[in-house]
Amino acid sequence: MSDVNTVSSSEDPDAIEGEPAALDVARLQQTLTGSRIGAQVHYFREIGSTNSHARELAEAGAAEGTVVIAESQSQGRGRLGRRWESPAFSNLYLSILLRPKLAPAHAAQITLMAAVALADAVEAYIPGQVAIKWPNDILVGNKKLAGILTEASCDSECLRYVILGVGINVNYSRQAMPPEIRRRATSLLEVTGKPIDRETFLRRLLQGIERCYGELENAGFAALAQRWQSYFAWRGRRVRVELLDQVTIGTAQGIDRDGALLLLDDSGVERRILAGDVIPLEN
Ligand code: BT5
Repeated sequence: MSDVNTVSSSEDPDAIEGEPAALDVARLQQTLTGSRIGAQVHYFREIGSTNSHARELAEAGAAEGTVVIAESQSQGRGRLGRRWESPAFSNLYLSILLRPKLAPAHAAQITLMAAVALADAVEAYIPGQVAIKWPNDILVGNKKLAGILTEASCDSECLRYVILGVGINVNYSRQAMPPEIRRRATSLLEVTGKPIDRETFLRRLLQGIERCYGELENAGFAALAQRWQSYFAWRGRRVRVELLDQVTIGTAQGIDRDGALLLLDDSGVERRILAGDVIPLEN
């Protein structure tokens, strides 16, 4: 990455120099090899939500690839207004501003692209154990290690921008997790048994997103579909998909080119599911 493109804005007035547990964003940027993702990084010790801040930057005209990273979030968000637990210094919370040339109907491809990059980054630490739970979770041993929150802003016919938010449990110990997520969440620390260097993980992830996003732009989602399918959890299993008060039950087949989940329902009809939470049923 050229120095000209490398603009780091450390906007945290409380930052303590030499804070041992803090991310070194300047070093991170120097070692990124891509030209877009991470060319500008906005770093915070604490923030409400990195997605909300990235949205403000997008509205103010920030460049594609701008990254917002925080050590902790007071209002970290999941989908449908759910909370994302974001304790300080142990995990990664980031949002990336993208301006993809996609039709609004294809915005979900950004989530799928990010899931592949995220699964690849986790795979480097624990080969053969990572699964993608459609549409936005990364699971290890059926427990959630990371989540993706993609928020799009659309004009009538095109996407103005997409905020790709990612939360990854890196050094989150089981004891530190609130009881309501402990049973269903995990972290790299929990699965490897040792603390993981967050900066190294973040570098791999940003480089992976740079690569996968490029593939998506150049060759469409077809270029990534096979890798996505190879990580897909619960293919061939009976699942229940819940979206608010709507429930669909069927056998998970995979995804189509728009990223819709394909379910074969009990009457043999293939259903396309565009959003929802997937819960596996006993076979
Ligand atoms: C997600 O939502 O999985 C998307 C999470 C995205 C978080 C990132 S962090 C950076 C960026 N800025 C934000 O404000 N958000 C993004 P969903 O599929 O709706 O899952 C939310 C559910 O996951 C919660 O209701 C909990 O049950 C569970 N959960 C909460 N915190 C968790 C954590 N740290 N690890 C694992 N599970 C968690």
